Amino acid sequence: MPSATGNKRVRGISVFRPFVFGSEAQLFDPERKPENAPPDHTHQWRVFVKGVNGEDISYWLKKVQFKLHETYAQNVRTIEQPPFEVTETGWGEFEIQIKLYFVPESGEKPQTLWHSLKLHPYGPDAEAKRERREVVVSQNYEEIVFNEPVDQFYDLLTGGPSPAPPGVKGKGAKGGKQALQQRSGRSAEIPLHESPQNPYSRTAENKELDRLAEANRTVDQMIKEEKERLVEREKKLAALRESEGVPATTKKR
Ligand code: SLL
Repeated sequence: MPSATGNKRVRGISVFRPFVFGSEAQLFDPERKPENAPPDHTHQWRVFVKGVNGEDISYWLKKVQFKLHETYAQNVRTIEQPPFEVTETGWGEFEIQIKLYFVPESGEKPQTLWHSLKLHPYGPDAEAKRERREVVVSQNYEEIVFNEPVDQFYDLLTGGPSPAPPGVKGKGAKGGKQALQQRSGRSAEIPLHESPQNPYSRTAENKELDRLAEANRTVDQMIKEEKERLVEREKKLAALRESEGVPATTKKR
């Protein structure tokens, strides 16, 4: 089917791009409250959409619309270039609607995300964090998947022309998707290790996968033990029935 841009789609290909969205907030320093902040405001905060490890994502993300709570003047804020973020002051937490608009070449419709703005520390040592006026970070790693992108957008995403259709050979020996991706540096690679500015890495992902596998093993063990207990109880019940002379009928529920 022809796309909105009249471009052909790259069949059978999905391209994903990672990004991070979320917020950072901090209680005002009582000595240095921002001058223009209304008296009832207590925090400064920032909501953002950015590349993992600060990578530039503007080659696929055209603009971001942040819809703040109605208590804010001009609560719909559209950011047309990076950094895609809004800095504000306030007193309350609320849900922020984040609408991602893709570059026009993509022919893709905008996508909406929601983020809960967090102002107050949470977790086990929330009180100590509050006293230290620690920055409250609430952010998520996300991946956007472009299924069968149109040719032109595929080129933009990867930094090279679409792969030749099956059976059609490229011109040079060095042609092909891989070489072009390396040349342009446009790929979905995330760093191997985390850094103070960026917690998302292959190592962190592997740790999380190990944690999930461990949790799965724990749940499997719990199910096994529960089943064994059930078998034991059923045996006990059958023995009691027999000793009390109750017929061993199983009622249908
Ligand atoms: C709450 N449901 O009650 C939320 C609403 C509103 C946040 C939070 C200040 C806006 C302004 C502000 O922080 N609004 O007056 O400039 O917690």
